[in-house]
Amino acid sequence: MSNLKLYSYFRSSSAYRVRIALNVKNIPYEMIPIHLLKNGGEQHASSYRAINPSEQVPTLIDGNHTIGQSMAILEYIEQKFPQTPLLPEMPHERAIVRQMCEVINSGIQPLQNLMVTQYLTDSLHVSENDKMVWLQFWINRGLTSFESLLDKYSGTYCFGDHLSFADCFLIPQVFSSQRFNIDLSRFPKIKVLNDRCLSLPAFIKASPQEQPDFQP
Ligand SMILES: N[C@@H](CCC(=O)N[C@@H](CS)C(=O)NCC(=O)O)C(=O)O
Repeated sequence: MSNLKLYSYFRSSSAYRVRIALNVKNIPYEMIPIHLLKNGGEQHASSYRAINPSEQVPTLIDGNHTIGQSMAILEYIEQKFPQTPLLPEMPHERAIVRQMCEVINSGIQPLQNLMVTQYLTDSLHVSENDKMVWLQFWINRGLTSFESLLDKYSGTYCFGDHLSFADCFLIPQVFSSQRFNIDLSRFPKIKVLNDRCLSLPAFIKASPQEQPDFQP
């Protein structure tokens, strides 16, 4: 049984990770949209800051528990809802899956995040062109590292033949990368895995264009 609420934004790659994991595990949840741009960003409203002091989505509410940070949320739902595991059995295998996630979680996403790009533009007066150079540099660097890990560890999915947290992180990152005109042909394994995952109902249902707050 579950009574989960997820604060989300259709375009947020971090919220998209959580939507995928909940869908793979077939856990129903209520989605509460937080518009990251409207009125200066609803994530900065004091009512939302009280829920998530980072002023970011996602946030998961489970009864009295309020959890921010997508990695912490994934770990929570993995332990609370062990059906369709998203971590392998062995400690060293789990460590590799988490390594793959962190390549994106700490190596790419923070450098492409809205508040960073807004800071580049508003405070450092970086041109649109230079901002794109920044984004493409960090994304390409991270995806290159992810592709090397796939050479070593992938099978049907990012790690072996079972879906894992790594797939929950990769597919949203590919979505963001495409927004910033990354040439995916440089990353053949990532491209194949992205296409494969995006054919699965859990991933389709989690995708930005399927969200109730989607805007083209
Ligand atoms: N490490 C955080 C990152 C969360 C994050 O950066 N969320 C973005 C959307 S993907 C956000 O809410 N940005 C709002 C802003 O930058 O103002 C997580 O994994 O949850």
